[in-house]
Amino acid sequence: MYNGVIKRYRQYLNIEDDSKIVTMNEGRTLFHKLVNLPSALGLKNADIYIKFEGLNPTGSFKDRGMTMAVTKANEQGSGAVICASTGNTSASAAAYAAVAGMKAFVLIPDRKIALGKLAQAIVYGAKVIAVDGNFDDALNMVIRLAKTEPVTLVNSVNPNRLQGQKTAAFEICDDLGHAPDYLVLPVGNAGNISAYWMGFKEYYENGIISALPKMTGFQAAGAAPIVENRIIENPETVATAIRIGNPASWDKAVRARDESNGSISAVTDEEILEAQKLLASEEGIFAEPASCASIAGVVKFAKENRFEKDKHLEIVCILTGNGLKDTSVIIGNGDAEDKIIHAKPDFDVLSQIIRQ
Ligand code: AN7
Repeated sequence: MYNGVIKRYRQYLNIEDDSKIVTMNEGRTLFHKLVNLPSALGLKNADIYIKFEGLNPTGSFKDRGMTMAVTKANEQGSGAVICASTGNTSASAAAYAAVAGMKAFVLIPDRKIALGKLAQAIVYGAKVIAVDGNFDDALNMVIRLAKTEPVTLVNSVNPNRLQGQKTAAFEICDDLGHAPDYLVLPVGNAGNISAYWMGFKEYYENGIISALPKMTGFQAAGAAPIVENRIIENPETVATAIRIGNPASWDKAVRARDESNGSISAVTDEEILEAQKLLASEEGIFAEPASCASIAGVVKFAKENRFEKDKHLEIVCILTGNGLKDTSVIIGNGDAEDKIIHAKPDFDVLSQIIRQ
């Protein structure tokens, strides 16, 4: 039976032999070659794969890092975890803390996280603290609190988080048999891009893969500190998960970009939402807006002829979170009137609609 990322990749992780592993059998997520998108984008010589991290137990990639962070916190006898979050980290921390029998304190920017994520933190039993500020303010607070209070910080500044998250790079290489040409993903606090790069490099150094991917990150245009090379004081984007103005792993992400000969660019909210619809309507996959920054990025690169045409390319897009967490971007506040036909359950009326 599959038992989660720590058991599968234990030789690459620093785990005590007698450690009690806190897992929800995360990982081994859907890896799938897209059917319609490459030709729709005019990329005849490319395969585009998605890794749907939104199919992890709490609906995002955060579960890979959280199994490590909470296992380690538990190993060290901690009774509580704390994090700042744009939503997914809080959901994941709350769930893993519940499994470990620990308390969870989560600080979120008030009214700026998707409701599905808020519902998760509440139902898993975390103490939810909505702060009058953005993610960056909340992160500064929890870093300070964890220094003096009896709580373990489980944001990605905790190195165990990146250790767990690097397992996604291993899975991609194990599935493909090598690394892809491009690894495309959204960038917020920049932990994930740093973790993937660490994972690819470890496989390379161990001789499991013989080439490395170009790390290709995308930030939302209103929250693109790495692209603009400056702290963004008031980041804004519809992709609330990546509404971050001063990423904790900024330097690591820049190193991943430069060492891999990759890039970090911006996509607009409009491009993100268009990509979300495109992915759903062409491929039947519903990912949250932040995740679709990766698809928007591929669309943008295709339009700008940034992909090599003279060789067969493998492009892997990471879909970091599940679309079901954030339905309001599709249906507003419960109001999807222009998408719905209201009709009586009357055969003639309905057949008329079908024939139109
Ligand atoms: C869906 O949950 O920062 O660049 O507090 O939820 O590793 O930060 C979420 C980040 C991309 C960015 N996609 O990843 C949080 C949080 C989704 C996310 C990112 C996040 P990083």
